[in-house]
Amino acid sequence: MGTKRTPIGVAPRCLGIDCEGSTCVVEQAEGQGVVTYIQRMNRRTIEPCLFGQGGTCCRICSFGPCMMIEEIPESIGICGATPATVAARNFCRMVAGGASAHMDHGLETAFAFLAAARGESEYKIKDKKKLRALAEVFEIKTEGRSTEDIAIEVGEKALAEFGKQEGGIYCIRRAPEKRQELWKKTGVLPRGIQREVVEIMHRTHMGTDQDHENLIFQATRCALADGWGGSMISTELQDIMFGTPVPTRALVNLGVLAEDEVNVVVHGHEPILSEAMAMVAQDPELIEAAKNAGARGINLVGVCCTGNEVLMRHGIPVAGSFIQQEVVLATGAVEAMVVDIQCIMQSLPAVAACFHTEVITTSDRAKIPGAKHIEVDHHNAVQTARQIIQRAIDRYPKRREINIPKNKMDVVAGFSHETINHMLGGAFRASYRPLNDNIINGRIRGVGAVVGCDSTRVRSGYVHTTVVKELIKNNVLVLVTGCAATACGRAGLLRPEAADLAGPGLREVCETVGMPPVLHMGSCVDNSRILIAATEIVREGGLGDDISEVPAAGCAPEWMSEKAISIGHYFVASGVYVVFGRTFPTTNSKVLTDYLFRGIAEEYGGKWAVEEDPVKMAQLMIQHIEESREALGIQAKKERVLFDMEMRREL
Ligand code: NFS
Ligand code: SF4
Repeated sequence: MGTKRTPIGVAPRCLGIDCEGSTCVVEQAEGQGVVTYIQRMNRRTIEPCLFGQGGTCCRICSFGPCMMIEEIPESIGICGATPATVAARNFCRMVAGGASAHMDHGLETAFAFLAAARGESEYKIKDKKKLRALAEVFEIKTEGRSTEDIAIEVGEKALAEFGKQEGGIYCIRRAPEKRQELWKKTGVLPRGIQREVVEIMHRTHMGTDQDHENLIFQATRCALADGWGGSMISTELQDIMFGTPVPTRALVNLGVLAEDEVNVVVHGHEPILSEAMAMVAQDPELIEAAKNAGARGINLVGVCCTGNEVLMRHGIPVAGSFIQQEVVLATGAVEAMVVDIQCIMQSLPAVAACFHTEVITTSDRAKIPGAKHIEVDHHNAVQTARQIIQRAIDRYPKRREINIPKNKMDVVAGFSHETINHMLGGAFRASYRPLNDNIINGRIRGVGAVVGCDSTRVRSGYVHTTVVKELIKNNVLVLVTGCAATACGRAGLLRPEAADLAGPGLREVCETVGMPPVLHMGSCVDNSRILIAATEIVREGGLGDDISEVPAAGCAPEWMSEKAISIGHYFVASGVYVVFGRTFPTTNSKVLTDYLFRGIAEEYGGKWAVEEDPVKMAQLMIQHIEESREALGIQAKKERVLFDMEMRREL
């Protein structure tokens, strides 16, 4: 079974909802005049530009756009820029875009955290242990000090990280020592968080940095400032404020929308608003109001990474991933969709207009024409959440025909790296030792991270789940985040029962611990959890001195956003082999792509690859994992070999 080939420009019709037994929402909604990305793709009159897709279109000055073909020597920019330079500049700007999304998210979280620490908001310091651990990272004295005191200083120091111009960032000191030395040697350690984005924008300005390797050097520094800076600060502060996730049972897919309740959808990325929504959704007064409007209650559900945040911390169901956001509205069963930032389709208000649904934007950074704007900040979040839910209740009586597919699936989500520690090591002796031992003895071959978006260009969900199934079948423990996690959830891969699909070694470990073979680690900023998990594996010992030596690999099979590029690049710079699916934004320049796919490994141990076929993608990762095992000298400990010897002895 290969990928169902989709010609570029034609969207696959199924969104992985698997609405077997229900009327297809897409088809029915189409009849009601709803236009989703499927119709927009099919109606597209101009095919995607191949220069743009492969990275060799430059439009940063008015002499251009300059489009170039590397195989033709004269095909360079008016200014003389080569395809490698142009592709590198474009790649850098993608990293800058993605990194700044995470950095701005982290910045906002730091402000909210500081307000909570100062007692100026409804949020509290929930995880005091994690607060103290982060204080240590920030070199803050904790002995004899109150939680509030420590929290204020942590908040101030976290905030200062963003505007820092020199001296380096604290969280990156958590990386394995060998890795830090390597970064020091290559000079790529970020000096502050935001500075690295500004420098990318400067270097990629017309006539500045024109050496593709030197450009990628800055992309690397910026991506590291994302992963070990902006993203990590987001995750840590969110955990301290809202609670560090522990494994939680919940449901995913469109079937979580309720037929007879007020459906309120939270969509976007920052948990600031969604936490407030979760706090008030069960308020007796609001429930009473919902009943007075004829509903049975209030049903709060999530979409995209906000969905992952509330799923992990509250067991709130996830209605859909990125690709399903329009279809969630097309059910006609949503009273309000509340959005904040990132990955929100501009088409939502138009889809909502076909129904009684209201789309509400809440961030001053993200307004959409046609949506109602109600600004939320951390000082008024609960009050605003209440107001928003009341608006949704008021809409309920206007609901007309609805079509909610029946499908929903059990998931277990919320495997923070702390949980993995406790789960495998036991409550009293938390440790990564059992995981390391199982990798060394070969029951688990290694660790595979499957992360990122879902795509309009492939049969969504199919690609993610095919990669994951292939990995677990080959005894690779899988970590998932973002929309990839939701896709796995829909397919039943986030349940302990999914261990049946795993190879014998992994299955045995999963059954002993009672965990799924695919661990949901959170949203996309939570990819920073994977960095820490990898670091813990190194620290535990026996699997090398650096992340690049651990038998592990990562992939983003259906990537689409700039954030995915930044994430991929910080993993590469941290020593990880990263495979992206379907397209890669530099392929028109062989010179640059060769560097990213090969040359860069000599500097950082990690490198990029692209592979469209999900089975082959998994095999590339497995091959890398096996090579890492070989290099560590643990290949001989293959379980089957031991078994054979035992059998021979028995004979
Ligand atoms: Ni990540 Fe999350 Fe989804 Fe992609 Fe968008 S929601 S931050 S970018 S599409 S995984
Ligand atoms: Fe063309 Fe150079 Fe201007 Fe880019 S910077 S648009 S390659 S002239």
